[in-house]
Amino acid sequence: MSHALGNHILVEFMGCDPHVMNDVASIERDMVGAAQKAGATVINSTFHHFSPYGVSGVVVIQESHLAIHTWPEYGYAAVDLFTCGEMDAWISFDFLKECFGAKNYSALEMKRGSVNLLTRNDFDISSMRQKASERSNPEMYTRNVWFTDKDESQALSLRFTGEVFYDVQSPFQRVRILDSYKYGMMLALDDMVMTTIKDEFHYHEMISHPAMFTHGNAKNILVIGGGDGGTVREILRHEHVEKVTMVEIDGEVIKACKEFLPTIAAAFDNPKLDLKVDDGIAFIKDAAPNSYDLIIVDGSDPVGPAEGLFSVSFYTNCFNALKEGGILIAQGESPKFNEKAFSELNHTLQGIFGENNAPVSLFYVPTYPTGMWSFQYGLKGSAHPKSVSKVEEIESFVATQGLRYYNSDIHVGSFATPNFVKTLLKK
Ligand code: SPD
Repeated sequence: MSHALGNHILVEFMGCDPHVMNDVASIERDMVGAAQKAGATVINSTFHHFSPYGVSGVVVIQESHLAIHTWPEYGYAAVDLFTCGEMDAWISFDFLKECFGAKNYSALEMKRGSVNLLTRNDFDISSMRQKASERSNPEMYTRNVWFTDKDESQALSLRFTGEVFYDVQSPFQRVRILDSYKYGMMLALDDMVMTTIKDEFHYHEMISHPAMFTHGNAKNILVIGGGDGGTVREILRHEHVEKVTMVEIDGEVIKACKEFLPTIAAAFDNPKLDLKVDDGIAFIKDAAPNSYDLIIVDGSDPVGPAEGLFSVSFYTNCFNALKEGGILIAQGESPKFNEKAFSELNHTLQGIFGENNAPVSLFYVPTYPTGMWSFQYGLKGSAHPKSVSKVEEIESFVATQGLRYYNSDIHVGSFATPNFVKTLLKK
């Protein structure tokens, strides 16, 4: 029979579904499934999603390995099925062909380690084999699957369990709930991290409380976006709030977060909340002038449905809908990850609210690329967040509410800007 140590099938899968070829979680599941289907013992799997497209990964099996590299834009996967012993790698081949929906394929089978060409050392490996099999735990292989939020030259990766709890393509975006090892359950929109259970408080406390304390008596508040619910949860901690209108374009985000991120989506039943699943851009265009004390724009990044949340006309409409003395707070992107969006937004706000009425607050979000993020303000009045000195009031609120990020020092400190940020903000 075969006088070789291993068998290697080099496979070309063509005409595959491009979405499948770009989905790190489903490729990992399929590759592990292909190994198991052929009776292999899986030791671990490591899979990465690359920029802008493509997945690479390896499943290490006791019988060698299965590896893959995909090019979704060509509907193509290069797959290596390398096996030793009795395992029939053609079973894995058939399984993957089905999973990837490959319309065409080719395969080249090679024997590896021809024993005619090798000289066997005089060395007894049977005792080592025995020890290795005692250590092996076939049910508990290690999965190494990464979610990557990136642009063309920078990224932030979070390792997740490989389980995808929610995965729906809404009319606006792909809504996913994954379980990351370090930060727990997380919401991803398209390929961007929006929030995670373990660091969401950085963002949600900072989008809410500095503005609430700067204003001092905000009663009528509009939140545009914010479908996970974290922002309205924080705003509604303030007793003087009478009404919060929240306009989120994507009902799938609300649904996913209610089910899987309940500690964030904790205030959707509050009677002060008027929740609308609607287009915030159209909503603000039609809003009555001088209506709101605070307008909070808790949108995602300026691609897809949130692109219009970075436009001059949108912020002009926000300005008009604010009462005198009102405050606008917008998700302001990162001065290290997307400098252009960051500075353009500030220039827009300076143009509408005035040069000295568009301060920027910086804070840290470990799960966003570069970790440094911003909220940008538009002040339609004289109250400036930098000069708020309500130390006792803030500290008592922080203590009674059990806040974990915001306090009176952070309030002032977050408006201090490094010199490179000052340069970005200059018009
Ligand atoms: N890159 C992430 C930008 C932040 C988007 N908003 C997050 C929503 C949290 N409520």
